Amino acid sequence: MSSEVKAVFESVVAGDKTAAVSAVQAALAGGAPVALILSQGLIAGMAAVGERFECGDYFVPDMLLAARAMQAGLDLLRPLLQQAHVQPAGRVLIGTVQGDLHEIGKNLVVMMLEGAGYAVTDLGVDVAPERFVEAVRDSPPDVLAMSALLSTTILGMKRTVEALQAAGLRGQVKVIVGGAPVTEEYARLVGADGYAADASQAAALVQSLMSQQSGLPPVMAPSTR
Ligand code: B1M
Repeated sequence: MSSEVKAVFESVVAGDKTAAVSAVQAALAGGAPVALILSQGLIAGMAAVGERFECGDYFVPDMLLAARAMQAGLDLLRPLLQQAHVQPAGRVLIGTVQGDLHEIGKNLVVMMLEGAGYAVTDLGVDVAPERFVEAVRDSPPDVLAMSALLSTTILGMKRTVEALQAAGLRGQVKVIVGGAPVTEEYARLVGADGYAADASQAAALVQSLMSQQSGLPPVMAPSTR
């Protein structure tokens, strides 16, 4: 890992937003690839924060500070991950399920999808099944993506699929799910059309579902840098 990317990692672990902004700017200026700054800097930093929380070295305020630092770094990378697409490749509706305030993974999925040319409507966090249903009814997307980070909230995915069914909308939209406690098996159990383990897999999954719909072969995601 280069010293610039290491500085990004350390800024997230320290929960230092100002340092995160400077470190990401320095890494970009030094020519570090965006994907590396993201994976080995920001994401690895947040994983280290999670480990420290698990063993009792960090507490909720530390996680909040780290999340703010990571978000500030992500904001700088976002425009670089986006591509100028005249026509969106498809429409995706996304949100973190009810009771769950974790948004960083979901925001990464948004960035990857936008980078791959999709028009994304982000409902934010703590999204109730009825709100997902209302949004699908008001402006039908091609794909509905749900994120959950807590083992206590993943049930929100099942409730949302059931609510879509009850509203007669399930057949009109592909549903995909993801987030740390979610598995492929759980995705099948809740009646989702797909599961993605990370943000780039989510973009690839949407592409594959869209090409199934159009009958065209899957297209490659555009390069992120
Ligand atoms: Co919380 N938290 N948290 N937290 N938090 C976890 C998730 C936890 C694992 C920490 C731990 O105990 N080790 C644990 C959950 C345990 C469990 O249920 N199994 C936990 C807990 C317990 C809690 C609270 C209950 C703590 C408390 O209050 N006592 C509380 C709950 C609040 C609530 O939601 N109601 C809480 C609060 C918070 C903060 C608010 C302080 C903060 C979130 C800030 C924010 O998002 N703005 C926070 C954070 C930062 C974390 C950790 C440290 C980091 C999460 C993160 O952002 N990771 C986390 C520990 C950890 O993950 N190691 C933890 C980085 C992110 C890039 O990864 O979100 O996994 P992730 O996203 C990945 C994939 O999962 C996937 O793509 C991303 C990568 O490319 N993905 C998708 C995600 N969504 C997808 C959707 C898709 C596809 C892929 O759609 C198809």
